[in-house]
Amino acid sequence: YIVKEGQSSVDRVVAAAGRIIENRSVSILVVDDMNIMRSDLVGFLKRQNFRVHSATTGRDALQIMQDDPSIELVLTDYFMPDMDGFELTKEIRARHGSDRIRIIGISSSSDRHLSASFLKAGASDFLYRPFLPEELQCRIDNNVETLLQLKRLRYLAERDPLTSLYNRRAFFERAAVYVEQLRDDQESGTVAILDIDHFKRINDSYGHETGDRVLRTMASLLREEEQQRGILPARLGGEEFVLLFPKRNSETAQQQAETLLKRVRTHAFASPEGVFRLTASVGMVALVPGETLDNQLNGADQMLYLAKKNGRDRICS
Ligand code: GH3
Ligand code: MG
Ligand code: MG
Ligand code: MG
Repeated sequence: YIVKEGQSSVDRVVAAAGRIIENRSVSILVVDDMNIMRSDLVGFLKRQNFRVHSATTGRDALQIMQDDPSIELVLTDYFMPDMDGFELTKEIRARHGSDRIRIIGISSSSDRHLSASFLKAGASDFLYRPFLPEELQCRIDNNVETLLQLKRLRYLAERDPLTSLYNRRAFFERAAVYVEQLRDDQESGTVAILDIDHFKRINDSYGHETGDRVLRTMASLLREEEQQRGILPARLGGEEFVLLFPKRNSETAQQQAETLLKRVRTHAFASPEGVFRLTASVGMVALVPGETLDNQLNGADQMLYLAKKNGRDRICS
């Protein structure tokens, strides 16, 4: 933690406390075959409140990372029997980019080429032993800061600012992976578009702010579906949401959508003039392997149009 000039001591304490609290959200893996080296590093990191895992071999390290996807920073020794730190770095990079996992190589070797080789293999940073604790500290801080900044940017890029649901782009990225899985497993899934009925009237009668509040409330109803039933919701735009149902037969998806529409219908939405009710319509299609997601969403859109035409507050599939 580096003190900025002109900061009052209260600011400094608050900033340092903030950092320590943020550190708790970062998981670090220390890989070294020598016990003393490993436990030194582990102790150093634990004192700063990081969550720390350790491994004695590259194989163990890869297994730990597979079991615990929360690991974002790896400190690895170079000389290790079996798989050296250099190979470990390449193995990690084959699976994760430097935007997800940072790697710091460490070695007491006198080979001055090691640093460049490590960086070329995909390490984010490198340190020769012996080093000053302060240098290690700075390199860890820089890498953690980069991770946290990337996380913030990812959040901003993937989320709709009004509802905090995934936005259209993030939804398409996730849905593409899901559709690929369906194809591999030769299974079918379900996708639905939900559109609030006569939403324009809500804006017209209660004002835009109440309209916004309705959208946020709708988003929290959808987030409950996500938590309870594993349905992935996103905001497509305006008062239109998309729902990806987990792999299961379409009857279950149909029932879940019915339940959701009932919850919408019976929910008391708040406005400065008191509570009011609203309804929504759903267009739903089975996701069949081999069709593009765009085509299938078009299908759901046509079903939504039918639901509106047939009187709203219903599902068409
Ligand atoms: P239908 O039942 O046919 O879907 O009618 P509707 O009124 O819901 O649909 P329409 O497409 O005619 O109107 C949608 C309205 O949603 C128009 C637009 O001003 C409003 N809207 C879109 N985005 C937002 C938003 O972020 N906040 C608010 N408050 N209103 C929004
Ligand atoms: Mg070693
Ligand atoms: Mg609408
Ligand atoms: Mg609409």
